[in-house]
This record gives sequence, structure tokens and C-alpha cells, in this order.
Amino acid sequence: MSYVDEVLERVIAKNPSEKEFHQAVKEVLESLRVVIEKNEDKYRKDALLERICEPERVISFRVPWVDDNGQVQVNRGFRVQFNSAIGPYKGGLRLHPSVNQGIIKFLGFEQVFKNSLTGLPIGGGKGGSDFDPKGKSDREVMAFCQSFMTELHKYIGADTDVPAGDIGVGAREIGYLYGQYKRLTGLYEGVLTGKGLTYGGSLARTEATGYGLIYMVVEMLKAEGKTLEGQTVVISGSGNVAIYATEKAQQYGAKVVALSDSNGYIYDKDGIDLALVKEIKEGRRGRIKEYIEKKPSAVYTEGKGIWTIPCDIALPCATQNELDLEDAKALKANGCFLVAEGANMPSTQAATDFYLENGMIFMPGKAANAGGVATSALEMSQNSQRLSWTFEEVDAKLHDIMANIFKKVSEAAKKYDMEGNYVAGANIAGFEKVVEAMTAQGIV
Ligand code: NDP
Ligand code: 2IT
Repeated sequence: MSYVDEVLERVIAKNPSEKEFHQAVKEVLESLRVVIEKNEDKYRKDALLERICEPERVISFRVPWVDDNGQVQVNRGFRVQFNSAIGPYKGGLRLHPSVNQGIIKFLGFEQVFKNSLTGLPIGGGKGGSDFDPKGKSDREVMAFCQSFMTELHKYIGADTDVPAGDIGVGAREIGYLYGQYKRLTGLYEGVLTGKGLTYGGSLARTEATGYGLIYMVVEMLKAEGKTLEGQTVVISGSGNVAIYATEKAQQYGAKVVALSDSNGYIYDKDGIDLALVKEIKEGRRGRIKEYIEKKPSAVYTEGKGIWTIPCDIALPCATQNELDLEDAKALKANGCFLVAEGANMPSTQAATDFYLENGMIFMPGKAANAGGVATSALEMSQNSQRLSWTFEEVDAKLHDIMANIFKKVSEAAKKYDMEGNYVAGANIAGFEKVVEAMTAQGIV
């Protein structure tokens, strides 16, 4: 049996019921076959893949807090410190009822290669909880965050592990978490990123993931002799990533016609009114269907189906496995030629295979959404220097980082005779740096 197949079998056997983790490992290892086969004996002897697939540390803890009725609630918290070969663990915290150990491990695993691709000195980690922030009062969210940090603070630090936002974690949550960390440790340090601008945050971090995604799309189009001007774009989600992807796409002259949330999606043939979306989502934490109250010409559809809307470009920016084979076929049938992932692993393996087998241009999340974590690393740099750069400086750096990632990814694919296969390119380029760093540091 090949080394890759052996390790895949072992990962599945050792981590039963962690299906998202299996999926992420499989996607990476499958596309690394060509690289691994060249060094099969050495990698097997060094148990390199077993080490890469085993987190350095998994922390799981109880998070008790009191709700507004005086009832005690108990959630489960996680931090997976996956790989520190190239820098301190870095990655977001997700608050969503679906969170479990397998989901946090898949996200941490992806983060290792993503962070490697940024070219910045950050290792990979991820955390979160099955706490559902939806419908909770600010006080309840604060109570949860303070309890979560009361345990988490023992394991993190500006030079060891630096969490940030993800689904359900934005400026409000980062603020409460930071306040509690400082209170417990007495340290005013850059232990979290995505902080508010008055206490160490970086300009452009809020926008970075969405803007970075569009900078990547622009590079992908450039390679085909195309631009974003006049392209019709469908974006799923209506959170941080989706909102700023919409904003930047519109600045480049694209027409974004759809957005969604977990209840349904809106279609606005005139192009999304982003100020209205921000008012609903950022202003009052409302639902996307409220959009049609102010814009009756738009259509709201309950449930799934956003990928049946005809478009040139599709940008899944909500969550894992939100786009399956049927969706990929519908996109292609309606003329979509490019997909880039703002979310982490939003396309199922079958959808990804379909893009590649049917000539669609596709950039996986670990490359396309790396602008967020890259800008977090820029926030860490500013915190270490005790300086703040201007919006333009940070944005220019983000732009360069995304263009560089595109270059790395396409060159890695070419090097292994898989030109245009950005899935292989991203995995190979991300992997090579991590392997070199791990090998240099001995058996760790
Ligand atoms: P937000 O919480 O701001 O927004 C998430 C959006 O996705 C919401 O519209 C939400 O709808 C929707 N969504 C979440 N879960 C589901 C689900 N199970 N089914 C359908 N829709 C869902 O999160 P972000 O925008 O920050 O994150 C979006 C994606 O981008 C995630 O995959 C995240 O891992 C990834 N990402 C985020 C980065 C960042 O910097 N924030 C960086 C890189 C990647 P609803 O409100 O109804 O739940
Ligand atoms: O998935 C991701 O890259 C993020 N949620 C951002 C992580 C970070 O540390 O900014």
C-alpha cells in the first residue's frame, strides 16, 4: 500500500466520527501524492505524514456561564494547537452550535497550510465552542467569553498562540475576550487579533478576508486575460467575509446579485445594496430576508438554492460543505467559470473534483481566504513594534501577499505538471515550507 493510503487509513481509524477532519486530510494528502511518492521512503521512516496529521496539542474544556434567567449553561470549549513549525499557533475561534472536535481539527489542519502560504511566520491553530451567539444578549455573550477565556488564557500568549475571529466571533467577542485575558494575566499584549482600533487592532483587518479574496480573484482572472469589470457574482453568507468581498468586488465594477444566511438567500438583479446589508447584519444582527422590506424589487427565497442563480463567478463565503456536486453542476450549466472559496472547505470533495474535471477555474480556501490571517499577522507585527500603520499601508501589503500566494500556487502546480490545478498548487506550496521547517527542527 502507498504511504499516503496507509496514513489515510490510520487517520480515519484513529479519529472516528471526525468526518470533516477526514475530508480535509484526504483532500490534502491526495493532491500531495506526486510530491510524497518522490520521497516516500524517507517520509515513511520519519513518520512525517503521521506527525503532520496529529495536532501538537488538543485542549478541550468546560465553559459554564449564567444566562439572563439565572440559569447556568454549560458549553464545550476547544483549542487545537496543530503545528508550530513555522511560528506561534495562529487561527480563529468559531462560536456555532455545530462546533465539535472534528470541525476544529479540520480547521486547524487547513490553517497550517494556509498560514504557510502567506509567507509570514505563523503556525496553525483553531478553537471555538458549541455556544450559539444567536439571540443572546450582550451580557450573555460577555459572560460566555469571560468564562471561555478564564480557561483558555493558560494556553495562549502573544508569542505562543494568538487566536482571532471566525464564524460568530467578531469585534464584540474579541473585545470581551481581550478584556478578560488582560484582567487575568495583567499583560497588555497582542494575544488576540481582530482587536478594536482603540486597543491595538489593525486598520483593514475587518475588511481583509473579503478584500483579499477579491485580490486573489483579480489575479486568477488576469492569468486568463480577463478582469472583474461587468462580471456577475454570487456570494453566499452575509457575514464578515461575504460583506467585504461584496464591497471590493463592487469597487472593481462587478455586479454582486446574491447573498445568503442560514435561513435563505436574496437575489437582487440590480446589484446588492451593500449599505442596506451592513445596516441589517452589522448594525442590528438581523436576518438577510429583511433586505426585501426596503428593496421590494429583490427576491427572498427560503432555504438552499443560491447556486442555481446564473453567474460568472461564485464565491462561497458561509461555511464548510455548503456547495455540493449538484450545486457545482448547476453553476457550470448556468455559465459560471470561476469559483474561489472565502469560507473554509465550502465545496465538497465531489464539487471540487467536478470543477477540476470540467475546466472551471478554482481556488481553494486555504489560498483564497488567507488574506484574513495574513492581516492578523500584520496586526501582530504592529503590536510588537507598538506602532499602527495606515489603512493604505496594510491594504497594500495585503494586496502584495495575495498576489504572491497566487504566484506560489500557480508555480507549484506547474512544477509538478499540473498547470491550472490550484488545489494541488496550494497544498504543495503550503506543505513544502512546513516540511522543511519540521525536518530542520528534528523529530518533534
Ligand atoms: P460570520 O459569522 O461573520 O458569518 C457567517 C455567515 O455564514 C453568516 O451569514 C451565517 O449565517 C452563514 N453561515 C454560518 N453557518 C452556516 C450554516 N451552517 N449554513 C448556512 N450558512 C451559514 O463568519 P465569517 O464571515 O467570519 O466566516 C465565514 C467563513 O469564512 C467561515 O467558513 C470562516 O471559517 C471563513 N473565514 C473567515 C475568516 C475571517 O477573517 N473572519 C478568515 C478566513 C476564512 P447565519 O447568520 O444565519 O448563521
Ligand atoms: O480561517 C481563518 O483563517 C480565520 N478565521 C482567520 C484567522 C486569524 O488568525 O486571523
